[in-house]
Amino acid sequence: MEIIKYTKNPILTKENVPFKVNSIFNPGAVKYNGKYLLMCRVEMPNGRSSLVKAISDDGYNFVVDSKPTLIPEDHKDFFEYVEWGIEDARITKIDNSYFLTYTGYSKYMPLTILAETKDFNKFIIHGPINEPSNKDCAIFPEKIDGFYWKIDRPSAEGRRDIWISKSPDLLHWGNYKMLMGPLPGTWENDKIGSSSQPIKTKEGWLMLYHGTRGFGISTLYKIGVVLLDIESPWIVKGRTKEPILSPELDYERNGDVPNVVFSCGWIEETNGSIKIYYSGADTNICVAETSIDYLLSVCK
Ligand code: BMA
Repeated sequence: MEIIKYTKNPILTKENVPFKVNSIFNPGAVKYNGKYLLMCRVEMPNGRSSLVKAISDDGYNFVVDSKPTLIPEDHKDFFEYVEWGIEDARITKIDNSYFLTYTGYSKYMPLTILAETKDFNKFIIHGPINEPSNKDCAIFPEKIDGFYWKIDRPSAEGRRDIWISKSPDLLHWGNYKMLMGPLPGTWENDKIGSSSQPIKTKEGWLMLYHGTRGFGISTLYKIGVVLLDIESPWIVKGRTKEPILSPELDYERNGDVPNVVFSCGWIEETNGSIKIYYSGADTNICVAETSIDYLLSVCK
């Protein structure tokens, strides 16, 4: 099964949000209590973002909560790092808890905030787990070699590479390693960043990532997939040569930021298919479907 964009995309737009927002986009995605749960970024009328959850029985028809689920003001001790908004959550289930990694934006520039929840109502906010500038953080769903692992994307001078690091407790991180960089002269020429929580497959850890390339007056955001070694996740076993999702349709080309497809999460089904949640033009929420086997085949 190749990649199939849902014919009724977008599945969520600001018309589906029961309070006033500029846009709804870039959701983290996870199965919760047998339902599909998205933690969506809502850009509020003042231009700052919060997160709101949306729930569905079938993965296509979502109901958005009546008010934001997590807002900058919830970050009492850490407010100065999120004052300009919280953005782009990735969600990883570890044991019976869900860990959210999202961008905190402020005068210090972007960094990653870690929060933990069991029910998506009450959250323990652990605070920053890297220093600015850093974005696109995702945590592995289980310990590997006795440690937790995370992926993130520091910005150093002109570089935009994906790094990996490990932790005994999810709070203190070290052993930083450069994982993969942009590929000059391709669709992922300028910068890359992780897009989804890694998922375990028979051949290794599979993860979505985005790549960008400046083109005329536009920057094109596309999505690829990478396969990491199951026991040594700092080893890249395979990586798509071509993007698996590109901006093609009106709802991906026209919006607040044109020519963007951007994902923060996916949900695997028991039959080997997977739903990729993504946004078009930083303006809406869409879904595309494929299979784990297909994604593994394009990594080779
Ligand atoms: C990235 C992030 C995303 C956004 C994307 C495209 O840098 O800020 O939130 O979707 O740019 O504009």
